[in-house]
Amino acid sequence: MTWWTAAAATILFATPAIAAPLCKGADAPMTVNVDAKRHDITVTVGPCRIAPMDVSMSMPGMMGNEASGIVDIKTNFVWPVSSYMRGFTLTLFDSTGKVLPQNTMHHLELVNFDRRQLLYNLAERVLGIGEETAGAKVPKSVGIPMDNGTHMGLYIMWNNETDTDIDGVTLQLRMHYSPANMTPRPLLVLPFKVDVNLHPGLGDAFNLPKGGGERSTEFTVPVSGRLIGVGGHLHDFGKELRLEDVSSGKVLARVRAQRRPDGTVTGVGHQLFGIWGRGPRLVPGRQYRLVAVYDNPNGAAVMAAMGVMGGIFAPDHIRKWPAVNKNDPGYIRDLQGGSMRAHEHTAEKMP
Ligand SMILES: [Cu+2]
Repeated sequence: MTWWTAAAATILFATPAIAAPLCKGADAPMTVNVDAKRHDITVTVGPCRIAPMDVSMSMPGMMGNEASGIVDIKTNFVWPVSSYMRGFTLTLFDSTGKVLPQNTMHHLELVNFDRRQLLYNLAERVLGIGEETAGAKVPKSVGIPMDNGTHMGLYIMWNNETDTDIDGVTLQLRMHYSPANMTPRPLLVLPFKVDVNLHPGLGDAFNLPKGGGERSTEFTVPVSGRLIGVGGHLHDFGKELRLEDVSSGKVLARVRAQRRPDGTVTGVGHQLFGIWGRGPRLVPGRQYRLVAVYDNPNGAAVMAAMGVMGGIFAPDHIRKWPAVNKNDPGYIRDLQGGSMRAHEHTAEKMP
């Protein structure tokens, strides 16, 4: 070996492999691909290096990096084909192409900037995927209408509980769609979301007195329609979420927390009403109430609780859906903060 080949070998093999970029904010490699034959849209983010998460901000009742509330990635893209979205699969790969456990990611949101939510003038969240949600698919007869050219965002929160960087992670979100010319046209559905303590961009957490209690909010809807299914989000010591008709007192929908005996919440159940007719109808002019119930078996106060009911809603006339106002301060704050900052805020005083 000559001196120069030895030197070259030293340089070649002593240099560590080039690390993937630390993806932050809008700074992340991203591609969008359409497979028109299979009716798939694939959004790929990465490869990314994931820094260890900051656990110094952890608060009781919260899970993982819910506490730090850092939205690591906020990328934008344009929806490429007029279609009805009807399902997704999410896969994470390491630098060698091996599939990573889903909990490498804490939370992901697919944001539609161009459409508002039913109850709030906030950007629609087409998908919210947590650690446990691997994929979902609705029948061909149902779909979320998405126009070609719609302005979309993909917000990702990673989960790295180790103390070193995870290098070369790629996230692949494959969304299945029905073509816009599909006949018969599917039942058009849009996401539904009510929060008992909504503060866009600031945080939706609240505290409850010793042993727990209830927090509720009342609302109306701008257009009529039916709920097709509901689920929910509760923190530790959560018991249930109830949707009620205020004047009749009738319970329209109810989801219960899956709890351990110590009150720790492992998940929240869901209620499916079916596509044709059985779900509760919501109509303008009527008052509705969402109640979040908490119960702490160890008798202590409940800190940093949350109560959100989510679901799918089939509006009677989608053309009557109110237009989004992108200049509204709440709309702007929501996206700046990122809805996942919701968990950061515990400004409320102990009751
Ligand atoms: Cu939460």
